[in-house]
Order: sequence, then C-alpha cells, then structure tokens
Amino acid sequence: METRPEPDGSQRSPPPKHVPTFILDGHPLAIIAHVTYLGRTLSPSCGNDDDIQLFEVNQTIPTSGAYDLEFFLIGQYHFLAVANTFDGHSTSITSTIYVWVDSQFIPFQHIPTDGATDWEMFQIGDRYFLAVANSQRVLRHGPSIYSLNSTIYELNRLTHTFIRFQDLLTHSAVDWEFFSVGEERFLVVANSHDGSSYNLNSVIYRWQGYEGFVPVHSLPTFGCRDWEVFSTKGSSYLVYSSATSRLSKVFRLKTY
Ligand SMILES: [Ca+2]
Ligand SMILES: [Ca+2]
Repeated sequence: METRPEPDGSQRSPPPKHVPTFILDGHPLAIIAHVTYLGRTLSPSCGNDDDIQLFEVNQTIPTSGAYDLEFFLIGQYHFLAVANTFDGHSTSITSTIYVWVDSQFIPFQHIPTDGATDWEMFQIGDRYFLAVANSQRVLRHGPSIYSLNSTIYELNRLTHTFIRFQDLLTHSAVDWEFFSVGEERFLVVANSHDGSSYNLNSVIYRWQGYEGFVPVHSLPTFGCRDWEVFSTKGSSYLVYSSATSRLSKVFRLKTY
C-alpha cells in the first residue's frame, strides 16, 4: 500500500529523532516502523541528519510486530530485512527481505521465522550472510518454546535467494553481532531466556570455513538484550546490555 504525499508535496512533520537514516539514490531515507520516509536534502553533499530538510512518506510496508530493520548493500543492490515477531496469533510467521527498485522496497524473499527479533547481515570474503535471531515459538496449548534454532542464511548467486546455511540452537535470541578480530570472524548471540531462567550463557561462535560457525566461548549473562563490539588501538571489547539486571558488562577480548 502506498501513501501519497500531501498536495503540496510534503508532510511537514519530520520523523522522530534518533531514527537511522540512509542515503539511497542520493536521497536520505528514514524507515520507522512500517513507513519509509524519503527526505530532501539541503545540500548536495548530504552527510548528516542536519542537512535533511524534511521527510515525506514514500511507502508503507506491511509488518507484524517488527522488532528490527536491517539495511544492507550487496553489489549495487540495496536490501532491507524486516524481523516480524508476532501477528497477534503466532510467532511462527514470515519475515521479509525487500530490495530497492524504482524508489520502492519490493519483496525479495519471505523467510519463516519464530518470533524474529534481529537480522544481522555480514560478509566473509565474497560470501554474504544473513542471520536471524528467533526468540520464541508460541504454542496454542502449553508454554512457549524459547530454546530453538536461529538460522544463518547465505545468498546464493545462482538462485538469487538466501538459502539456509546453518542452524544454531539459541535461547530466546534477541541479538546477533558479527565482528572480526584480526583475520578471525566471529558471531555472538544474545541468549535472553530459556523459559525458566535469565541466567544464561551467551555464546561466541568462530568462523571455521567448511564447518561454518563453531562455538568457542560461553559468556555468563543475565537477561542479555544486546551485544556491541568496539575496538580501541590494540584491544577489542564486547559489551552487552541487560534488560533485567542493573549491571551491563564489558568484556575485553584477549588475543594471543
Ligand atoms: Ca539488526
Ligand atoms: Ca547489537
């Protein structure tokens, strides 16, 4: 469904603050919930939010409890992956990857997910991957299942689709973070809940080529919600936030 702009060509209300914007075809683009806004720029070299004059509704995208939007570029193609969590009845629904064509996002692929909360796109060499965090499967009868697979997909260049690459058992996964230390590639998952406890290990997986991602570290976390990696000169750090505890932890990565 498409929402046309006002007759004067604009909506004078800007999107809320702290919304990530992207530059696409020279336009700033903001995506909020299920609406994409296309902005006009004040200066041709639009590099930051201050240069954006106003946004107008460009498109609406049907979503179901969208928890996360992942915007990424592969070659010349711009993609948007939406993590649909819940449609009011079930968490076992599809999440959709869109591709940008003629100033619109059009569906590229629908992927079955279970309470999807996060998409993480990453590249290893010339291979492109998308990992989904599946948080829970709501059952019609009985308690929800929190320990279930989250899946890594790889873009297949022949079929032009994302194909299942690897399943990893997670416990109400709510975030994936991909990072590199030197030549090594890692994924860390935020395991938040297993149905009875929030006191869980979050797991770091190392890329081992043919074997895919192999668990190498378990980090004790409580109600882990988000992982973020940052580096200073010579050191890399992993920090996680907790939604249930008063402390969040910073881990220093030791490399030998
Ligand atoms: Ca994401
Ligand atoms: Ca994160």
